[in-house]
Amino acid sequence: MRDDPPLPFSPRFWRSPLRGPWFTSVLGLVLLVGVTVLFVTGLVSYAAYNPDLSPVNDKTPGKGILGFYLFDWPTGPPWLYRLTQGVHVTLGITLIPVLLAKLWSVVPRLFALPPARSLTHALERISLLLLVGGGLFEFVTGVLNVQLDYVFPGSFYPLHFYGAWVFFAAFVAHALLKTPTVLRSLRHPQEEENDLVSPEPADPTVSRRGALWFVGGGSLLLFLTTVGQSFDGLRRTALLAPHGGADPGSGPNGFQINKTAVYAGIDPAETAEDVWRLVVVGRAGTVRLSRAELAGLPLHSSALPIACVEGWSTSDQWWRGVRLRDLAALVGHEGDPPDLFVESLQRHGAFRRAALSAEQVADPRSLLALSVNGEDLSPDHGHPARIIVPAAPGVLNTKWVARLTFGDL
Ligand SMILES: Nc1nc2c(c(=O)[nH]1)N[C@H]1C(S)=C(S)[C@@H](COP(=O)(O)O)O[C@H]1N2
Ligand SMILES: [Mo]
Repeated sequence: MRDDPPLPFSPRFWRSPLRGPWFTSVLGLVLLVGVTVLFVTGLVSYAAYNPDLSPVNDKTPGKGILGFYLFDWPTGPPWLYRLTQGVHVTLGITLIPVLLAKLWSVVPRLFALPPARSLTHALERISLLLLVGGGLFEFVTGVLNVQLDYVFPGSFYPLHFYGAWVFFAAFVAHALLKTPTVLRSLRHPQEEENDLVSPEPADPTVSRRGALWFVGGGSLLLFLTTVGQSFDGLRRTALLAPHGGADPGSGPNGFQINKTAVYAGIDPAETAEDVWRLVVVGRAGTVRLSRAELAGLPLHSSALPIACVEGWSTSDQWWRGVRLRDLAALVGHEGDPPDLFVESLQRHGAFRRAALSAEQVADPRSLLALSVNGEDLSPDHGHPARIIVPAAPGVLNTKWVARLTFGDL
C-alpha cells in the first residue's frame, strides 16, 4: 500500500514544505485588509450611480435591503470617484497573485475525505464553497468587465453586486473563525501543526519568506502595469488596464474615449448645426435651442476629470458650456433646481440616459459642455453637447445630449 502513488485525497500527495498555517495566515491577513477595501469601494461605487433617483440609473433593481447604505453622492471633491474607483480596480488587480497563492496554500483541503465528517463540518465546507466560489467569481467578473468592456451586457452590475454580498458575508464568517489560528501561527511561526503541513514534505526549493516575496513581486508587477490608468503621464505604462477602446489621438480632444460616436450609432446628419436641437423640459414648458443659441447663453468653465467605472480616469479637462442650473432656470426652476433626466441621441445601450440629483444640477461646476480644452467637443467626446458633473462616475456624463427634463423623473 505504502508504495502506491498517493491520490490528491491523501495528505501524502501534497508535498510542498511551504504549506502550513503561517504561510496561509500571512496571505489571509493581506486579503483581510485588501478585500475589505474592495468591498467598501465597490459599495461606494454603486452609490455613486444615484440608483435611488431613477430606474435608468439603478443597475441592480431588486437589491432590497442590500441598498440600505445608499447615500447621496456628493459633488466634491471633484476627484472623488477617480480615487474610489481607481483604488477599487487597481487594488483588485494587484491582489490577484495573493488570492491565487492563498487558494494554492489551502488546496489540499478541497480534496479532504470524507466530504463531511459531521453537520458542523458540512456547514463549514458549504461556507467555504461560498467563500472560494464567491471570491473567484468577483475577481473574474471584475477583470472581465474591465478588460473585455462589458462582456455581460446589462448584467455585470447585478452579478458583481450580489456576488460581492455573498462573498463578503462568507469572508467575514471565515475571518472570525480563523482569527485564533492566525494569531497563534503568527506568534509562533515555528510551531507548525495542522492538516496543511505536509506529513512527507519534499526538499524546499524556496523559503516561506522567499515564496511571499515571489507573490509580492507578482502583485507589484500587476500594480505597476495598472496604476498608470489613473494618471495622464503614466497611461502608457498601464499595459494591463483598458485603454478605453479608440485611440484618442492628440490635441485638445486627445484624452481617453470610452464609446466612440460610431459605436454609439450617432449619425453625423443628426448632429449637424441646422438639424440638432436641444430640448429642455421643465415646469414652465419646453424650450428648443440650437447649438448657436446655447453658445449665446452665459458660458462658464470647469476643470473636471472623467472617471470611469473601469478604473481609468483622466486628469482635469477644461470644459466650457452652459451651467445646468441656468438651463433649469430657463424652464421655470429658478433658485432651487430639481433632479434632471438626461437623454442622448443614442438609441441603444445602457448609458444613453442618466438621472442627476438636484445637488448635482445646482453645483456651479456642472455643465452642459460645448467645448473642451478650448476646442469644440469632438464627435467621440459628445458633440454637439455633453454633461459634465464633478465627482460623478463617467456613466453620468452623458454624451450627445438631445433632451433634458427637469423635475418629475
Ligand atoms: N450617450 C452616451 N454617453 C456616455 C456613454 C455612452 O456609452 N453613451 N459612456 C459613458 C461612460 S461609461 C464614460 S466613462 C464617459 C466617457 O467619456 P469620454 O468618452 O468622453 O471619455 O462617457 C459616458 N457618456
Ligand atoms: Mo465609464
